[in-house]
Amino acid sequence: MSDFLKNFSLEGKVAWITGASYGLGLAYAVAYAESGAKIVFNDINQELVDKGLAEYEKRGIKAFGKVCDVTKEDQVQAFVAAVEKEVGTIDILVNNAGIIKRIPMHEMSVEQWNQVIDVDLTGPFICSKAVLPAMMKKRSGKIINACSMMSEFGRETVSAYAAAKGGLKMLTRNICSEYGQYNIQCNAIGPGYIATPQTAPLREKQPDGSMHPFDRFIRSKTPAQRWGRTEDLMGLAVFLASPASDFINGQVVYIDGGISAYIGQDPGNLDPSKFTDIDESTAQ
Ligand code: NAP
Ligand code: GCO
Repeated sequence: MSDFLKNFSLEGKVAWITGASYGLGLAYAVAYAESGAKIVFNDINQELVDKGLAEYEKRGIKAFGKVCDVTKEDQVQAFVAAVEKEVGTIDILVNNAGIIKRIPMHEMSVEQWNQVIDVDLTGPFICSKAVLPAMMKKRSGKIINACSMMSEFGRETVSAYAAAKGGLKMLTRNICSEYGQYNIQCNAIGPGYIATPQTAPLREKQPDGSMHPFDRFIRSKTPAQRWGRTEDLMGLAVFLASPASDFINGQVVYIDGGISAYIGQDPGNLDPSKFTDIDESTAQ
């Protein structure tokens, strides 16, 4: 490998991806393993951790996985201590774990609101706080947050999620501001609409077999007229975790197929025969 390309290598690094049993977290972890990193991950219950371990084993990846709820500081601190004892200090943290509740705000309970804020905003705070001391001591570290189109735009029924992801954009900037002096970079990945279990309800076929209206809407807002695939995000995830991005800090990098640059077209003008898309069986 050329000296230049070594800048994109994660050889010997310990990478913790939260909520990485499937979906985008799994994709990030696979990319990191392919780039030389040791993978550690957590998920909300043992069934999901076992599912994740099986997925990694299928790909020849020896991952360290434990149950850990990112909203519980005692669990997170214990997880980090176990990783430091059994694997090594964490070099890369991806705050990937997230939930969404699509409920009109006037019908959303405070409990439902708090559940989303706890996972999507407080979780990244708790996990980042847990890894920062070792990164400060090492004077090196990468924290990557999972922002979203909803870090910039609102839409009906996702008030708590948008508030959390908007807050996560500012948390990204604040960690950059407070810890850049320790050679710690904190950036965010801002995916567009990606085909994962989280967005599957937005693509479900209608009873008459026609496209979900939101599916048609998103394609009319995306120049490529398709949903993102998890593999579309792997290169950016590796780049932001590697030495090649050491002078990038506090940024949200949107990887959205152009949605945020395009006013969109009339959904009625779309020709489904031209879609170059995945089918649901391949959405991780
Ligand atoms: P996903 O398919 O719902 O996966 C999220 C993972 O996080 C699941 O394994 C989930 O476990 C886990 N998780 C949830 N709550 C947790 C907690 N308290 N502690 C630990 N793990 C927890 O989501 P995704 O589509 O892969 O998205 C991953 C991240 O990217 C999320 O933060 C999401 O907001 C963000 N994002 C997604 C898209 C998209 O289009 N898919 C776009 C922009 C941003 P459970 O199965 O128990 O929920
Ligand atoms: C929704 C979707 C989005 C995506 C993603 C877009 O209901 O609008 O779930 O929020 O998950 O965050 O970037």
